[in-house]
Amino acid sequence: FQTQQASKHIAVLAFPFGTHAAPLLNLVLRLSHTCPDIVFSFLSTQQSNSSTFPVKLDKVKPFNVWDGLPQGYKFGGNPHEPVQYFLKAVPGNFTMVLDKAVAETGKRIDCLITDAFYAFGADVADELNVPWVALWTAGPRSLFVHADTDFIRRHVGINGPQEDKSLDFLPDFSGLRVADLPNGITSGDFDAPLPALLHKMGQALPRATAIAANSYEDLDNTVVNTLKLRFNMYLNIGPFNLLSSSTVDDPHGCLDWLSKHEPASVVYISFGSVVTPPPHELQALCEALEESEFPFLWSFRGNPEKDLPQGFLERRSSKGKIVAWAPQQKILEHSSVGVFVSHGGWNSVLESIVGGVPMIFRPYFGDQGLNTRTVEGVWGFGLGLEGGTLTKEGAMKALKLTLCSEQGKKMREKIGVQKLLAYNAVKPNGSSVENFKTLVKVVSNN
Ligand code: U2F
Repeated sequence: FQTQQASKHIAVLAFPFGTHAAPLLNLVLRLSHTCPDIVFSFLSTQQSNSSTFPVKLDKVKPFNVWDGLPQGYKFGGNPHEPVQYFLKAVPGNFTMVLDKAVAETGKRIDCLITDAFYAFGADVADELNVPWVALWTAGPRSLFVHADTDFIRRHVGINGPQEDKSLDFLPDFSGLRVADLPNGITSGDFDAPLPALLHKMGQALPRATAIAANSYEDLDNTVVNTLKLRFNMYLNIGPFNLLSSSTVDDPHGCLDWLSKHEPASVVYISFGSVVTPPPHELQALCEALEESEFPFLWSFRGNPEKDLPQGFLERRSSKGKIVAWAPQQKILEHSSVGVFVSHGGWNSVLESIVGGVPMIFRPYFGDQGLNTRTVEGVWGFGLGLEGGTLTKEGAMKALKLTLCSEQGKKMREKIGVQKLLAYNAVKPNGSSVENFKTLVKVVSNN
């Protein structure tokens, strides 16, 4: 870790769950590449750091913070539980380690970069008297509803019978309803750790010097323009998946397997890094795949032998491939993939756009429902499932529609247009490249 000639020291606070720390590290690596004289202290839990940090880096040093888990804690299968423990430990676990980072680098902190989830970033940055840059890892529309939660609550009330009420009082939301909002905005448990955190975040982010986001200007432009009015500086600097140069790790030979299939014929299935659908939904999806006979590639969280219906693996082995982890970006860029069955996580949405692949959504929590309805009702290049959950009939209908109908073809054309816009944003002088230059000025105080 080289600190001698460093001109500045930036502290980075990561959210160590889901796909949050990886895009933040991706941003730090880009900044480090552009500003080689800055050193970065990257704070996250040990588990997150060990899976996110590729190799030892000269200018970016990982620091482990306490994960908040009680001694002897055993994960019982509920992915929200470790998050809740962790949120009880912040910000104390971070501030303790910030002192250590200053001591080890011998440099005071000149700028604070945090996951946007951390409203406390505003106070920590004030105390240090440095700029606060927040990275929002999801889409502009979900950021907007968290920033405007109080306004939305005043408009529709809370916990009322408003599920079907249109959100047409928000910019470019006329295709969406109250039911599409993330849990904790107008209904649900407002005091639960994550909804409370997101509400506080919406109130604190106007204090950020800049908010960077993993998106690009032409995606959801009306919402993006509204965000620019809300915040001091809102900068789309993505899609990150077009800007990172990771090597492709494909131990299960997914890409070779795809190459044996017709163009736009394969169903790719992944519910992200956190979710495994409940047993009856897995059963329904398996039945739909068996009966429709489409070839499929499934990145499966869990134990397929145990979790999938008896005999499914044997019966489908000629048509399908199931792996524990897949090179998703590359898969979505492969011409054989015809549709992506997804939970609607933001990184998956962006990767599908870059691949030009229409999507079928089964959202589970957070921004996923909003992403589903935005892709379906506003952008028109994907579908939510009938009734919102996986049933055999609903899944078969959605698969046939996306893979074999005129409507599916239109979706492909529409997502192809977005794909070009995404590529334009990251060309030299593209909007994301220009926004990144602005961000560099902010963090290097130039
Ligand atoms: C949380 O999202 P997730 O991590 O559950 O899902 P995504 O945002 O879609 O990101 C999944 C990433 O993992 C990669 C994939 C994505 O970059 O390419 N991946 C892979 O490489 N191989 C695999 O076999 C499976 C996945 C949260 F749940 C969402 O609601 C949020 O939108 C999201 C961003 O804040 O974080």
